Amino acid sequence: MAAPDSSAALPERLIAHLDMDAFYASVELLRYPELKGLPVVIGGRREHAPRLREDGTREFSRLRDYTGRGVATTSTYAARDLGVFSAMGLMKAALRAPDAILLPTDFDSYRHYSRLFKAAVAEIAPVIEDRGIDEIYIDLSAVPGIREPVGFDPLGGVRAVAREIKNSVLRATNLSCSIGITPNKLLSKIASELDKPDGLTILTAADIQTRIWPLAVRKINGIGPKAAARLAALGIETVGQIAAAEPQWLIEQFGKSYGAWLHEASHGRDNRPVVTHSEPVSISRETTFERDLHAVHDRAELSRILTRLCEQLAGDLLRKGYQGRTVGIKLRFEGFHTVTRDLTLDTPVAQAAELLRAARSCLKRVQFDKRLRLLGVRIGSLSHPGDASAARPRRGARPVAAGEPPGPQPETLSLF
Ligand code: TTP
Ligand code: MG
Ligand code: MG
Repeated sequence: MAAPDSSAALPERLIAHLDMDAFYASVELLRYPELKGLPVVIGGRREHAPRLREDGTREFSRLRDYTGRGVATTSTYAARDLGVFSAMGLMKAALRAPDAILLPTDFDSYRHYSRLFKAAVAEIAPVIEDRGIDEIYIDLSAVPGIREPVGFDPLGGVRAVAREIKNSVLRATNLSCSIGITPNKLLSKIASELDKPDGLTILTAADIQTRIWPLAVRKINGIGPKAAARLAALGIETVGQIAAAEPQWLIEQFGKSYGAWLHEASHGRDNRPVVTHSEPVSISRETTFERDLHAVHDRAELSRILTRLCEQLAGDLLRKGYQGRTVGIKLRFEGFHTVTRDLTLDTPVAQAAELLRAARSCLKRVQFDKRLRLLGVRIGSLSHPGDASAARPRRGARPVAAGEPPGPQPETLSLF
């Protein structure tokens, strides 16, 4: 008997969300395989790196010995079983899992493995949207073979491509990932989490009622703690309860745009495309000095450095074809204390002189009581010259200042 031709039943779009499993922790375990299966928490300082004993074994730091205000970036699944999760204070985590191993964070390694896994996926499916260090969306709609059923399984081709991607990531990195494949990004993001770690979850529209509706509202990317609390106050805990609510009522409660979106999302509808290159949020230039500089005594040199940074930034803007409305500065003082200030202008700027003027205005809001070791200039709220919506002059608008503590500001010198 011939297999039924069920390719027509597949949705037009097949979108994957791929997320690495316990990413930072898994990268560390490649280095320290003896920790496999143990509760391990990532987030320590350099001093928490393991020490090599004379017999060649390693001595690891334990969470119970930690003091400080650091937080866990992530933890192994064994540590999660003990109640230790991302963003938890390490001292609080130590109460729950005193024997857990603590390791320092090593971003360079994580970035290295991030590049490796993305390159491995790109060889199989090149339409990729980068969503951060350990996750991507992949548009699989046109990957060869994906719509071919295998035996009686109409999703056989989808499953085969997904396995190939997972294998390719594993070969390139020795790390496992979880993949969700559905007709859109919203559902795939949820699906990739449903069977972690090493998961593969494929959902079609027919699965929404059984797999999505029972979930807590927070599982939808876009429903944050505040919206979830408001929904809970209205007696809504699950996605299905949102779906059952009248759209008009949701709009009354949450406003036109968010209320309508809640209704669409709860029914698993989302048309956003997979965006293969992302626009930068901001562009910056910064420099660390060879020696710490004094705001008054080294004023001439600081002024030269600031001018050069603004010229370089203006060059970057010109080359990349951007302008921006928010100009910010970053200062790092001896002792690593970092201060930022920014200023949002009514109209976008791109010239060095304009950047310099805005940066100097930000500098007036900084108190200089220590020597400086780093200076940076940043421009955000980017647009392309000629964009109609770039300038947003509001009536009576004043430049908006951000990044400073509330209350009266100490008077400072007009510096470099
Ligand atoms: P996630 O993908 O959210 O988590 P994870 O990969 O550690 O675990 P899971 O298997 O559940 O996906 O985040 C990816 C990495 O980003 C994570 O390994 C560490 C870092 N991170 C933080 O630094 N702080 C945070 O609050 C979170 C959530 C993640
Ligand atoms: Mg992850
Ligand atoms: Mg992630």
